[in-house]
Amino acid sequence: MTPTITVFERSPDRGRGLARDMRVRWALEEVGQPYEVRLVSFGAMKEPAHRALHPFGQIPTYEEGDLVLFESGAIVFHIAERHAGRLLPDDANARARAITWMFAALNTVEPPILDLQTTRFLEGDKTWFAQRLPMVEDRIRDRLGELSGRLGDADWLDGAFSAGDLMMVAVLLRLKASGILDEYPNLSAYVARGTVRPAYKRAFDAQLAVFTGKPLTG
Ligand code: GTB
Repeated sequence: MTPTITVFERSPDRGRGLARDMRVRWALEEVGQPYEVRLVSFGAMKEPAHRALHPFGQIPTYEEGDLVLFESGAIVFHIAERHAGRLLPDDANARARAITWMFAALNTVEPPILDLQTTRFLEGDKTWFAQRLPMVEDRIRDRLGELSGRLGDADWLDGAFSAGDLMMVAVLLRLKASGILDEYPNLSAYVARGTVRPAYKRAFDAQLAVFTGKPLTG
């Protein structure tokens, strides 16, 4: 059964692949699962029909027959589980570690990055903005320093590329414009390794095509 995901009708990131449908698209491409896309406007997202799929009125959602999921982490996990051995290792312990990295990306690394975005976009006019910004950036540096130390010169966080790496790269990409990622060459290289994967490129092109309105070719 072909799943359907919801995405922004017009993404505020202008097709830079930063909205959370990107990680779901990437996972679907990694496992070779074709999917349909339903575009949702900001208004429609808050209507009862969409809230029936997503209680918080957001994207992405995932529909597959009777199954409806929201939360990008849960969706990527589900996709990885449905396609054994592609995004999660078969070995039970290795699989548990890959899942741990998914949670680490979402619960430990993403929150300070989100805090930076909130600070920049919503608090720029506050008198205390200039004092708060460096503190928020330093909290990100703390996490990146730790992550960089753990990754070392490995290609991926724990053996072969996994859903843990997919999620971590997707999260780190949100930092690209800030320049902070460049302070950690092994993390920059890690993100670059993720984004040159053919599945990432297909997912990126697909979401960009929604924004430009130009159909995919080839
Ligand atoms: N925890 C949920 C998940 O992981 O799925 C969070 C979902 C979420 O935040 N969805 C956002 C949304 O629907 C889109 S991705 N927002 C509309 C709303 O809440 O009304 C967040 C996002 C938005 C824009 C950019 N950007 O412009 O760069 C990046 C990321």
